[in-house]
Amino acid sequence: QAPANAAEPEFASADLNAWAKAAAKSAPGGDVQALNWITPDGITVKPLYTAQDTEHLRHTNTLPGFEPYLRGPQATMYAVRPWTIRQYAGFSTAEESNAFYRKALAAGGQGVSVAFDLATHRGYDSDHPRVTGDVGKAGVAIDSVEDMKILFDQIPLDKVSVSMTMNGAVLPVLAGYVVAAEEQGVRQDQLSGTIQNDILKEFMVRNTYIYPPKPSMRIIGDIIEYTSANMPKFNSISISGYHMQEAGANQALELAFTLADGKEYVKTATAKGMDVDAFAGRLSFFWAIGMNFYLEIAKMRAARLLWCRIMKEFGAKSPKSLMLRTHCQTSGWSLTEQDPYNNVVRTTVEAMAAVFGGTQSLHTNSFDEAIALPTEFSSRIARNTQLIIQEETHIPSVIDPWAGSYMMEKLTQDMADAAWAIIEEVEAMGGMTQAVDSGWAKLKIEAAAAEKQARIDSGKDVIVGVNKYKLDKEDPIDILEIDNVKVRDGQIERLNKIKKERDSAKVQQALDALTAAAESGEGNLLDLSIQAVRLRATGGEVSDALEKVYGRHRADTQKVTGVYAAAYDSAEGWDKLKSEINTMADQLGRRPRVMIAKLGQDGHDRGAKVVATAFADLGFDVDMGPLFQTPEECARQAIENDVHAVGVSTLAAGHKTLVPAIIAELKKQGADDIIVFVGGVIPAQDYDFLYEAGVKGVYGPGTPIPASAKHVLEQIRQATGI
Ligand code: 2CP
Repeated sequence: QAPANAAEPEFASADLNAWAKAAAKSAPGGDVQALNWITPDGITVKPLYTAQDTEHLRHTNTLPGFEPYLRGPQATMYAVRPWTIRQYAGFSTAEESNAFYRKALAAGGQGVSVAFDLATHRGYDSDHPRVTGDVGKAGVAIDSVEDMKILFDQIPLDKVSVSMTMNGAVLPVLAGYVVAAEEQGVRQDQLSGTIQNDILKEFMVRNTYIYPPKPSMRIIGDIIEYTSANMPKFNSISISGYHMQEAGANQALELAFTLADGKEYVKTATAKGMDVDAFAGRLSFFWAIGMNFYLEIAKMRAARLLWCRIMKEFGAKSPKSLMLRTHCQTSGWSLTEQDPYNNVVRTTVEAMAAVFGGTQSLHTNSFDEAIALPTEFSSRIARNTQLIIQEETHIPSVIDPWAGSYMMEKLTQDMADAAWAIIEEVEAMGGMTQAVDSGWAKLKIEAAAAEKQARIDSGKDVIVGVNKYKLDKEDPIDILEIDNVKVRDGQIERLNKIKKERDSAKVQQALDALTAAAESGEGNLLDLSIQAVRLRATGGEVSDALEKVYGRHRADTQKVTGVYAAAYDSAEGWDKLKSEINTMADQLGRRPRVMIAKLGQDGHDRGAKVVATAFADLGFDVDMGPLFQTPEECARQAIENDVHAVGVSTLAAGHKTLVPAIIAELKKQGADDIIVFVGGVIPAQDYDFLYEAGVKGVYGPGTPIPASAKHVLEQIRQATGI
């Protein structure tokens, strides 16, 4: 006990009742309870926390580097080694991406993180007709090991750790990386990095799956088995909550579903007969960090607490198995198209939460990512945000600096409890595979997304520059454009060359071996993929060899109802709009009918689902098109369902190819009376292009749904002449 400072006067000890009386004087309606904030997770955040809140907590006297690792996986954390600055990037071609990585590493980046294009994700080579609009758009196009070798040219893979965000086509991509390293002279046991390889969340939210859930889980089991035997420094999976939060999940849902996914992967690997401590030390995690500052820090601390609890249940003993290590990315969803430099501030606040939460690795978003791929300038600011926190602020000098805060310790426990309750609910259903299979988990996230959107559209949740403090006029900012046709032509040329030069009979044998292993359940699919890729089998061919047995997964398109309306409730204009729609229904003799469509390989369907729900709540008849439609398929469905309008939701930069294509298809199939509108991530520079192509409405991020609904209604009125 330190002696009291004699110079300091005596203070009266805390009297909570006295505080409540004093606080009531300025609280709204004299009610201190009114100052409580109930979070979307259902957690009550109070205006004041005291020693009483932490009295009974069991975790407050623990230390970093020791069980339950709540205070961090390392004893010294950033005081010895700060988190890895790992910026996710990939630009059109392997050459351009390689140049970007090398420049970034030279300028302070500390690891590589590869973003692949959607064609690669979904197991299609660049010459496949389904991916014309997607090649090289939202990341780098990789068709074969020759592309991989260019991607990592002059990047020493024995020294630089590489993260690859790949889930669907995880076998050919991981195989390509291994073979590229091999041809660089780097052995498998020298490779350090991470492959995302988290398929369960793909079925829930991210949608870049290829095969159905069961064979997809076998692939994961095989990868864990292979990497733990041959690549001991490589993290076999990045169990990701990120995309759940991006899709609308609150923090407790994100935390619970992700840990429940983790349990499922552990079960899959142990079912193969592996000892839990042989692989669990290389399971890693990935969180989104949004604007909910305190809760994000609490979430990360709670995650470590709960994972340690879960791994003990599995009988894990090794400290590496018990500690949760994680990557974080600031929330892309929290970025706004409006007044975009505000995003630098948002990202800084989020980055600080990730760091206070004890992340091992971090991506900070560029401020223009709500609009397009980042430019060199915006990427620099994003990276420097981390460098400034690491090197100017002295934040890294103190380990888990929020520990001991009454508020943070209590919120950590509250978050852990909220997530644990959901994990138990999932367990009662039979585990996450069941919760995903039945569609329950996806609907939970979609309901949270619709609720959130309604809170924003009705002004209950503030977003500066979007629903409050709006600018009269927005200045366009410089954006990066990708010439997708040029990228595709280049890829096709390289593919043709490889196919000409390789020993095709041997390639076919290797592919047949993969198909046979898929059929029999014997053998290791990663091992066989590496053999095929060595012989120059392409990504598409490896994927096809398995698709022959497994087939391609098709998601059903359930949607939630009533949630948007319930959260929007009293806001102005809702009832008026509903009655306008009813009037139109009377005039048309049926409800105005809208099809919400997703074209190409863009699987981001949060916006599409929220719009579909809200439009249905307003009284439209709504058809939800399946993911991954071609313009031709979309036009056919729109005509068969006799819709008045097709709304294309586009978030992966394919709009300039795919939107004119759907308009042309409707015309070709004799239905140019069906109007087309577009929503999603569309740079201001492209609006005129789309209007000239015949689009009747373009709704960027931040457009309140009732406003777009009103506009669509008006356009239908004009088109039908009523
Ligand atoms: C670290 N080390 C230390 C200390 N700190 N040793 C002693 N004292 C310390 N204070 C050691 C670690 O134990 C480790 O060695 C090594 O240093 C590297 O540290 P790390 O903490 O493991 O960092 P890392 O190598 O960067 O790995 C971090 C992760 C990894 C999280 C474990 O899985 C990762 O990098 N994930 C990134 C995922 C990612 O980038 N995803 C992109 C998503 P040992 O290994 O020997 O123990 S993009 C998402 C987009 C949105 C999408 O999905 O679409």
